[in-house]
Amino acid sequence: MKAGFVNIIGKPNAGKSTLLNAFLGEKLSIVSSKVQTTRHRIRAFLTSDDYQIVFSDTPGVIEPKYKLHEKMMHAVNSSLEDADVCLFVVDARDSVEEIHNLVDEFKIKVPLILVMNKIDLLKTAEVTEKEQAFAEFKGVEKVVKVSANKKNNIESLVAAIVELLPEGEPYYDKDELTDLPTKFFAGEIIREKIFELYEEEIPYQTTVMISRFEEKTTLIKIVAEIVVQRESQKAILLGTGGSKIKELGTRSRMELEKFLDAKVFLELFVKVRNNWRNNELYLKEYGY
Ligand SMILES: Nc1nc2c(ncn2[C@@H]2O[C@H](COP(=O)(O)OP(=O)(O)OP(=O)(O)O)[C@@H](O)[C@H]2O)c(=O)[nH]1
Ligand SMILES: [Mg+2]
Repeated sequence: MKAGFVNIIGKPNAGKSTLLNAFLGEKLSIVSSKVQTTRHRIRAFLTSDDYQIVFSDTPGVIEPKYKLHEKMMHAVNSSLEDADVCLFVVDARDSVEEIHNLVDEFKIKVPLILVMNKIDLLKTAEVTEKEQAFAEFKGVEKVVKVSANKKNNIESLVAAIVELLPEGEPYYDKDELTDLPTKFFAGEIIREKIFELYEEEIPYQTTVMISRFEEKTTLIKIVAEIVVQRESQKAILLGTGGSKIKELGTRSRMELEKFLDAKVFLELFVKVRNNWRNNELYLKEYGY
């Protein structure tokens, strides 16, 4: 049996969370077309008769601008400390030079697989050329080309990972998918819909806290607080006559019902918490 910890890192929007979901064959980590969607380290397990991979999806690497960013980068760095293998995910369109500098900066001490994602967006000749350039990087064990959202070549990537894992007993029960509570994912799903529905800075000024999660006989009752930094942002979240938050509620409920496989009754409240992104106490309260 092979078992170990595999950490997924890279620039924002490279497709790290999409890749995690492709490995699991299940939508667990939230995905959006905007950068900095993931804010936590999200651990999930892929178990077969021959191996167990404990994946950590992490926030995209950025220069911290406020305390929330510092917490996000802490999630990246802590994930590197206990890794057996590291997956460095790049968007195939990224410049070779930029990626070279990033990989260098990280000084990763464990075997590193460079995952060239989104190859569906490039011509084959371009993909081959870049693949060769990436393969020459110091410290890169292997380059694997995938298309995470088309679930293309994921099996070969799993095989490449398993080859690098140590022998060992599984860390988690084979039926377990993650060690994070369902409530956490409920908050994430609402955050994902905020990334989908609102433009510009709004998703970044916002967090979601689940204040009630009650499993009743016929449905699950969820009460969520959407926290923003200023009164003006609350108005944008609500929309004219509350139209926008109604849409957010509908979309979130539908996705929650799919995820929980149950009927959901969802209530949303918007709260203003002045400058929460820079406030240690608020950050702690909101799970960062
Ligand atoms: N064309 C194409 N798009 C992809 C592929 N994989 C992911 N995407 C898209 O890329 C965007 C970013 O995906 P995410 O999985 O959220 O990226 P991430 O690296 O987790 O981003 P952060 O959490 O912000 O760091 C989404 O719009 C995905 O649908 C792919 O293989 N091909
Ligand atoms: Mg992500």
